[in-house]
Amino acid sequence: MFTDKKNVLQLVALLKAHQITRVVLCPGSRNIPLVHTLSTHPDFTCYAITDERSAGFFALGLALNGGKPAAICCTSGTALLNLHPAVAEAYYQQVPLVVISADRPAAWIGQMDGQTVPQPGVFQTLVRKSVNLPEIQTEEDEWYCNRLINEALLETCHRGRGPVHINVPLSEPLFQFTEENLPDVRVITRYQGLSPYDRDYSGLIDRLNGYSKRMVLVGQMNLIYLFEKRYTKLLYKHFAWLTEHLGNQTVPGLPVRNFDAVIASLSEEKAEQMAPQLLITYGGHVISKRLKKFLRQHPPKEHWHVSADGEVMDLYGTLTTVIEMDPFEFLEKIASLLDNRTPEFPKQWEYYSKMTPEPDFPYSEMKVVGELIKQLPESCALHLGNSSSVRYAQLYTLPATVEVCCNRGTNGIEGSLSTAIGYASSSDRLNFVVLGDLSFFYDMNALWNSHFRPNLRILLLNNSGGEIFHTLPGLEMSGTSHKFITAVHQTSAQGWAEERGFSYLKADDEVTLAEAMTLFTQPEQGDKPLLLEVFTNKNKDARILKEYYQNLRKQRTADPA
Ligand SMILES: Cc1ncc(C[n+]2csc(CCOP(=O)(O)OP(=O)(O)O)c2C)c(N)n1
Repeated sequence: MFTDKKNVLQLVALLKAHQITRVVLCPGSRNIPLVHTLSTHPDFTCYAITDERSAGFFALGLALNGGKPAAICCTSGTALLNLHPAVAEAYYQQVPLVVISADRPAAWIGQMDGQTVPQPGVFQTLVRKSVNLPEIQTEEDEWYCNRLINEALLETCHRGRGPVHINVPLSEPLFQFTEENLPDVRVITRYQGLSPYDRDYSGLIDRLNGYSKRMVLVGQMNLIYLFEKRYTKLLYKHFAWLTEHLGNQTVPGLPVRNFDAVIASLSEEKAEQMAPQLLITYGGHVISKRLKKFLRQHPPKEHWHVSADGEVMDLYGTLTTVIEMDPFEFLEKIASLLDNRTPEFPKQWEYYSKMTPEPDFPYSEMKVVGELIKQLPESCALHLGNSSSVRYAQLYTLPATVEVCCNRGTNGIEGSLSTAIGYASSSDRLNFVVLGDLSFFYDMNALWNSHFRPNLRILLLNNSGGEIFHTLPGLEMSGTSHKFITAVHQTSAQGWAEERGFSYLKADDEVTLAEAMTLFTQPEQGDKPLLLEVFTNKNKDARILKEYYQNLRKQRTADPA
């Protein structure tokens, strides 16, 4: 029987799955759940050694002989510190060594309890990866624990080799051996390119062809990639291709861009049918919260993430495979390996995308963004602020010639304007910036420098505070804290804009908006940059948006397809 500690069970099951089965065990009490489980499982070969200084080097020798990673497990406190020389040697000799330390729960560190030192990250730069496992209480803890262990074990042999440290906090009682079996655990596999010299990838291609519901989801990418026609032809029909405006031109064919609205319209039953069995992702951040929820509630059987850096990115909680490769090379590689079937799944997504028309809002921020997008000159750059601006833009179709930028890496509101001005300062095209009032006033000294030119047009959506928080269910319960949450204010940009040499335009209803937007989007660059400040009512905007999503669902329910 094995320990009942779930983090230990995950660890032992993953060591086995990653074929790390030679383990040096050092004596102690805190590591009893680990020692007992490893030594009673028939798949592990265990070596008992008392002095950790020698045990570490013994494990190093095991790993050197044969090249496969070996592990060493010790108890808490100075026991771990005694492994330091062996870890240093493993690091500089590039030997894959897994150091597993038992630890007390964090609450007891530094409280004069026996054998405690701050263990997480203790080896600092001498390990390739250091993780501190949670004690598992919830499903999310279990997923997190599993991911950390996978990440650490994968790192022993990734772009070279070397040691990793896994710290395992364990609460008492330590002698509870009630589990008969190791759990079925999610194993993350990494392919370093698709090359027969690295590892056989035929199984991957067989599985790729085995699924009929395949989706490629592309996150933020600041570039244009022109697929050769033959690749587009080979690839397009096999997948439902989803991307947002931030994906720019990085997808073959015509991707589904309004998927957020499509998902909002689906019944639970339909959503189940529209979920992929295989999800392939590349690119950076995805904005749609609805999509994240949809993929977490309807998990694919496999999720492959393709990226040049080969990092583990488990946004949807079901990552199974990391393919360390340029995504376009990957697509061109698999194009000729896909079988000849034409699955229905992509057509369904296309159908629902077409059935979800662009919204036609009454006067509101959403309307303002829609009007801008409709009247944008053919070729320009569109810089979207975080919060509502980037989300509202997603409601509309954007010409492929418009380049979209957004500080989505960290989703901060502080530097959107400065970034856009930096970009525009060396751009020949018109640069449109759309952002909310908090984002604008936060970063208003972006206009203090003198590097902006007449090719800059700022659309300021001024709703006197943080609009996005009005879409949160429950804001009405915040009472007096409301004004702090949404940072209510009454400030206009007019004085500052004019002082900095902008032509200032203003709109506060449908008529003034139409007039101002025509001037704002004229293709000729005048002699001054423009700032259009639009005033709306945030409570009303939030209601209009809510009704829009409710109507989408109603329309779809009425539609028998
Ligand atoms: C630097 C920073 N501070 C705080 C936040 C939290 N935050 C997210 S959205 C938001 C409100 C933004 O308001 P605004 O720019 O007016 O846009 P709106 O919500 O009205 O679309 C805030 C404060 C953040 N993202 N970045």
